[in-house]
Amino acid sequence: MPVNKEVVAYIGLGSNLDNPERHLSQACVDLANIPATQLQQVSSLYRSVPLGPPQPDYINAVAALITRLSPQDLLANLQAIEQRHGRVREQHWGPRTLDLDLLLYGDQVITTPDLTVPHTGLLERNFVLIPLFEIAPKLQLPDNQSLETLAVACPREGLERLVIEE
Ligand code: A4P
Ligand code: MG
Repeated sequence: MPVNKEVVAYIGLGSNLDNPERHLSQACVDLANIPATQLQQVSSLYRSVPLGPPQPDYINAVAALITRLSPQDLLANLQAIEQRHGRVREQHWGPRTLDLDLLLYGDQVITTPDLTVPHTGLLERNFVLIPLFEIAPKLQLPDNQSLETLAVACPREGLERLVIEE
């Protein structure tokens, strides 16, 4: 039984293979089923041009969780979900059915061989910053930078918010 106190954690979701929208929508169900964790909020879906080698466009989103799991246990659950989605690690920054990155875990700064939080790409990736700002406009990063300042300055090229028709 986990005894940690509740922490808000933000997860970056990305997919560019095998019906990405379906992977992201199922991934949200999977996130909600992580033990000792509640899915609090999910951003819109965003289409983004790939960072890295030539590959299909990505669909990206950011989710907010409330969790009592430690960051390491949360990461293990995220990796198990990636595996269930048929994730094959072939190429660094290569195409993938589902990538789940632990972007933020409360205001903790973590630097271990397996886990770096805040996630290294957080500041320079518009497909992370903009969906994060959509669901957490008042957020302060662990170094006290305001997410709003970063998001306002962030170039939006190559990023398109998808409007789902009702
Ligand atoms: N790891 C360390 N810190 C973390 C963290 N905060 N969250 C370790 C998750 N994992 C973390 O990750 C490699 C190792 O990073 C893990 O074993 C974990 O212990 P990985 O997911 O297996 O490898 P990867 O995804 O190929 O590398 P990396 O550096 O995680 O790639 P990214 O940064 O995830 O980038 N373009 C667009 N438009 N949209 C995208 O979503 N994604 C990528 C992948 C490339 N281009 C993209 C997108
Ligand atoms: Mg990753």
